Amino acid sequence: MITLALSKGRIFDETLPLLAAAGIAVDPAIIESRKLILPTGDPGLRLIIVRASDVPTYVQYGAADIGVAGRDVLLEHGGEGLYQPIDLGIARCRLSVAAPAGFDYARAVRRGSRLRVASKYVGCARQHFAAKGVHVDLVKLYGSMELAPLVGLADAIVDLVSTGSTLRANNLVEVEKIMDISARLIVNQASLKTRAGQLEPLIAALSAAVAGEG
Ligand code: PRT
Ligand code: MG
Repeated sequence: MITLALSKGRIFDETLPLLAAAGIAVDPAIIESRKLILPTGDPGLRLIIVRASDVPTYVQYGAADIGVAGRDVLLEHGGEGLYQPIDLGIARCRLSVAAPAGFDYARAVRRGSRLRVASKYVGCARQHFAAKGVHVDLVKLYGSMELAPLVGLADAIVDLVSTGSTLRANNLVEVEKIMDISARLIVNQASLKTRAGQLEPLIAALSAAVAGEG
């Protein structure tokens, strides 16, 4: 039995069509069952539902053989013990710096001002600002980053942006893109050796599905 770790929401929703193209049916109604272990149409494959940021951990420890995780999550996790064979091109967004409409970010950077930046992605943020030579004090948050500049907790935030409507709703402006983000297939390196017979065809089928050949 192969175990595939997914998170609820966009990762689950956007992985289902790829599985379908690979010939693996999943009853979408099954997610409503609140069960955390879900069967698929393939008796050799089951799904487990975990928090998005926990997917790499399940796969790293071999509790899941494979998983789907955002590049953001993988960068923060570090990716140890994980083989990343395919960019699935799903759950696309970008990691960006955003600041209140009235804050001149470019000028603050030019002047070498010390910035207070709030983010859930402190690892990526630290690397980005260090590479630019910008001095920052990073404040780790777990959600609602958009609030931080509005109440004086931070000058700017580093967060995921897709349509931009969350930023607009909070009077924030995207001032710098750090990187494009999409979700990747991740594979436990030991499973890849011990279960190659099951995993290799699955990886190949998903790869073909991504390429539109599925
Ligand atoms: O929600 P939970 O705390 O359980 O975990 P999570 O937020 O990590 O999970 P989920 O399902 O929200 O996101 C899973 C993955 O989807 C992320 O790791 C990203 O790789 C990817 N993804 C793609 C996104 C978005 N687009 C996205 N827009 N993840 C989050 N957002 C959020 C963003 O943080 C911001 O709050 O949506 C808001 C911005 O959206 P727009 O459309 O208003 O710009
Ligand atoms: Mg979320």
